[in-house]
Amino acid sequence: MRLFVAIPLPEDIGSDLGRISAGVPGAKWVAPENLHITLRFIGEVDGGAFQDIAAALGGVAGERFELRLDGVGQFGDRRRVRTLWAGLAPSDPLKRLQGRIETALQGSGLEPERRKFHPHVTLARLKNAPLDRAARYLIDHSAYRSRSFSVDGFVLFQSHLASAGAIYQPEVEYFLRQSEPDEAVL
Ligand code: 2AM
Repeated sequence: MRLFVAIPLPEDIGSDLGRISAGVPGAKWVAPENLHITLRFIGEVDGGAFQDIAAALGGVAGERFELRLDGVGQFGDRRRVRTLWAGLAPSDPLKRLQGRIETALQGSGLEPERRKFHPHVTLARLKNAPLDRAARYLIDHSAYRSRSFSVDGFVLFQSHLASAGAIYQPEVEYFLRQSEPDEAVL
């Protein structure tokens, strides 16, 4: 099984992003319902490891928090843009959640993730896209901001690689605690 842990996006934000998922030749756009923030890519594991991973993630506790998508960006180099993505407004609760998930997964026996966490929502993967068109996309959508939305939990997904693109199947959903209301000031 090929696994990853992610926060899916609310439907309305997926639809908004779907409307700006166009205009770059050679771009393979992610379908709105598949848009997500990856917290940890796990990769191929067997059924036994899946059980350990699912159980370890069940021990991750934390409070719900608010997030907002902010701007667009790219992964690539000077010659090639590989990925177009929507960015996230800086969020300490998101970093803390990612850290707790990483710790839990290492506790279940996975090797540590060596790559730095760059939270993003991949919008498109590019093949031979003209650089100027990718650059134009980034300029045209630089002002993109989503509404603020509540992260109520996270999901362990299985990814099936198909010729028409990856299919993401939610395997286990995990919920965060409702945050404590601020104490009334009398
Ligand atoms: P991406 O969106 O930046 O491509 C499922 O494949 C998710 O896991 C994707 O969101 C993908 O990130 C992420 N991921 C991270 N590392 C990966 C890897 N080595 N191979 C495939 N997906 C990876």
